[in-house]
Amino acid sequence: MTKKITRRTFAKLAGGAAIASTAQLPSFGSNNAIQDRPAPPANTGRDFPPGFVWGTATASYQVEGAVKEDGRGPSIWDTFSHTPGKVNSNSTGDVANDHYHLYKSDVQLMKALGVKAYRFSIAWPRVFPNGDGPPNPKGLDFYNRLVDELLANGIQPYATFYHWDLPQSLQDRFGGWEGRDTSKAFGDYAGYVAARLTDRVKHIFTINEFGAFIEVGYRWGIHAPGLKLTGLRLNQTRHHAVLGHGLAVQAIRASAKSGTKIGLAENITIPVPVIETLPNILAAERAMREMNAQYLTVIMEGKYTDWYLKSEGENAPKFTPEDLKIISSPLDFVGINIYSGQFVRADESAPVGFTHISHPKSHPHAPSFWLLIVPDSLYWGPRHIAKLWGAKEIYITENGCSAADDPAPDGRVYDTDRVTYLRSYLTQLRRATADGVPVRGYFLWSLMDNFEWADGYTNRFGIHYVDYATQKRTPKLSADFYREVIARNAVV
Ligand code: PNW
Repeated sequence: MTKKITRRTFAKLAGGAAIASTAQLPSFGSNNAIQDRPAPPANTGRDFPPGFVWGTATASYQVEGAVKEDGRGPSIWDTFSHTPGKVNSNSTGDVANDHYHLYKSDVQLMKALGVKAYRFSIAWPRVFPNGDGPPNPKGLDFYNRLVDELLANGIQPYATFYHWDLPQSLQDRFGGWEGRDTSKAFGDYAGYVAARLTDRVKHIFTINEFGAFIEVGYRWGIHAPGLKLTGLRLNQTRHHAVLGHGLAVQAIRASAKSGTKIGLAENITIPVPVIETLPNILAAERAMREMNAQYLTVIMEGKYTDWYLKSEGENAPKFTPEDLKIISSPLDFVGINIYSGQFVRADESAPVGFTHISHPKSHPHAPSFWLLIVPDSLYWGPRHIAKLWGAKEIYITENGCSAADDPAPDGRVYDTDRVTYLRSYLTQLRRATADGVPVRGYFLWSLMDNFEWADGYTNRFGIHYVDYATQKRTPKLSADFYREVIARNAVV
């Protein structure tokens, strides 16, 4: 619709809230362009469905600090980051963003953005310092305080139960996720936390990114616990991770208050049809099942794909039919972290009918070497999930990028690259919602710069710049961009 409409009509259409909050925006630098720009007409092809949940995300070890406070036990990331040579500049999460103490002002940062939801993770070793055994109520109290603070500010808490900070004791006793006992301990911990938080927390993600913490931590040795497993040991570890997820889903269902929705947050590999012809699209759908066979496919289908089992041969994981039932316990929503995608095309001569096209050296990427810029992944990811598995509710649980983020002489960060990245990805997400793909919300990674795992404090992903010497947070240009997106419920 191109019809011109007045500010007043737009305010009425948008329920008034958009204009009201836009008018209060602090200006960015000396340029008042954001406030002065006329409101766009509604229904310009850029708007998201009403009630779309805009949020920001972080994770415990990346922001909290306070690693020895209130009875928290050590995690594999404490051990790993304190091992010289494992993390860039030997940085650790000992202090990180000191979110453990600064959470109240961090909630205010979110309030100023206008976000409706905050995705954070719970540090397992705060709640069970040894992973199992006696709980530590003081540790859980931090999350009680955080949840109460969020709700008092009109922000919905979305909690991840595992974002990689495994209690060290489980690594020592069971080999971490190499041992089935860790899957069981995870289920018990999840049930314990759900019983205590779901009077207020209505959305839970069991595990963040099987595809990253197993592959990067247990296969490549780049993340904690720094192992280089292969063959059966690797496949069995993958199996224990999805089994832990299933046990957690069951334990949460058993102990949570009614109305609690359960899902996960997986960084699926997203096949993008390199040119959108029907054969390529169908090939991308086949590729989607195979490229995610060890994780999301078995969770959604309750079986490993024939091709995965066949190609692994005797190294295929050992499992029982009961395992598969647990792993595929029904979910209320599917959460996916999307940063990038892989181009594919139809190829009748290939085993499953697709070929992966490697990208040329000149394909643009963010400073993080793996972050190839593929905006269409934010269209194809949710679309594949809805089409293949009939998911009724999908959340984008992470999306964002690293950038150079050097402060300008005026102290601000003008991250035009991140704004361009976000605008192009969100345009594709909007295309998905317009096509009827049931995406309910989007969490930007990240609220603020933080401990970027093996990259330490390099490769900043925040929309707030963090000066780690003073813990001062400063909104970047991308924070102003996101505030506009949220206020207008549209790509701007
Ligand atoms: C995700 N890769 O990690 C995590 O969920 C976050 O904790 C992290 O900060 C964010 O994305 C940015 O990196 C990933 O190598 C780490 O493909 C590595 C990869 C993917 C995701």
